[in-house]
Amino acid sequence: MKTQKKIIHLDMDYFFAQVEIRDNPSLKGRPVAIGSPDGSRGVLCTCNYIAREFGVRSAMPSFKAKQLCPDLIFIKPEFNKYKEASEKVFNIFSEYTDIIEGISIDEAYLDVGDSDHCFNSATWMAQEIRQRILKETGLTASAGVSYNKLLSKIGSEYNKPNGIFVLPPGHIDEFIKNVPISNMWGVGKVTQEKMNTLNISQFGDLHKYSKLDLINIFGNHGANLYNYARGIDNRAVETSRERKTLSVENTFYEDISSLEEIKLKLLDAHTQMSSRLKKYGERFIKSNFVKIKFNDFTQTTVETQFDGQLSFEVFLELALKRLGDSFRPIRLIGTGVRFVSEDKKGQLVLPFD
Ligand code: TTP
Ligand code: MG
Repeated sequence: MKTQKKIIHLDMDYFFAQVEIRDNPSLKGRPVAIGSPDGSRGVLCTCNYIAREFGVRSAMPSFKAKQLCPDLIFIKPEFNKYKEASEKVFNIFSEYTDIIEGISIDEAYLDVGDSDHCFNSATWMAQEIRQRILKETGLTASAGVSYNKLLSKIGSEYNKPNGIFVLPPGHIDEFIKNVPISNMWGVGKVTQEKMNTLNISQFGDLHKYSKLDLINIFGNHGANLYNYARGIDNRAVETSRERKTLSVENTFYEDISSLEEIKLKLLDAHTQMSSRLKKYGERFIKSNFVKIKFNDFTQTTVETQFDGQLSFEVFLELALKRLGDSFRPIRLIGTGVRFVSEDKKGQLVLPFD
């Protein structure tokens, strides 16, 4: 019987800022913040690690950040860019497991206990995922690997940015004592304020309280805190959303433009997609689609109602319908399917009813 869970926590580094620096390399090596330098919404979304050395932080008023770091470069957020990067990252996650709990646009827990990737080594998977994120988005992420959510989250913070930290069982009780309490996820404002008044800043500071003490001070959450302070956490990784689509997208090293190349690349994507689809045998498919991105970064998606066939020819026909006969240079081709929502299954009118 399997007793030990395998959980990876992944968190992109200075996410919005990293995307902007990737897209404008002249910003490299300089303090960068995302947010407007003034205006009514004058707080920062985030900043890079160079800016953090000056004390600049997320959610800090811009004027204050400017005082701390006069050379700070402010960049206006462009959420579409971050969403696009985030989707790519979550798509990579989904190749390793279905049990993904997205916490925010740049952060998720992955339960990889049943994954057959990397000979079921969670550490190896975490490294591979980080490498793939870097290759496919040009961005770094940090990972924590352990047997529960609390510890994997602590791990991803530990060697940030661009780091990994593995917390295997054993000596956790000792290790966790010196970890800042701010690394505990889900500490709300009220709890945080109480902790401040009691001078609780590290997990070890909670050790002097009994479970009953903590329940008296923090209410129901007190029992959890007692366990967390000892590295115990029985929460499951909860898949928050049902998968709506499954797709495979490949970006090419060199743009392609001949029919032969298009066919080959489409076949590649189709083969990968078909193999991944095997895991979703019980899901009904609503439609299938092809996505094409051109070298000028414009993109198009052509979708058709599923007619019971997922053959390569169906996808090829779809692509050619959109492309016509003159092919502009293409940098990405993807194939995918959209699933019928699980709770709408009952409303399906089947053609043979
Ligand atoms: P975080 O993961 O908290 O921060 P980060 O990725 O910028 O930095 P770190 O290396 O410490 O992980 O948040 C992810 C993104 O969410 C962040 O880049 C910007 C956005 N965000 C806000 O817009 N406002 C906020 O107050 C916070 C905390 C984040
Ligand atoms: Mg982050």
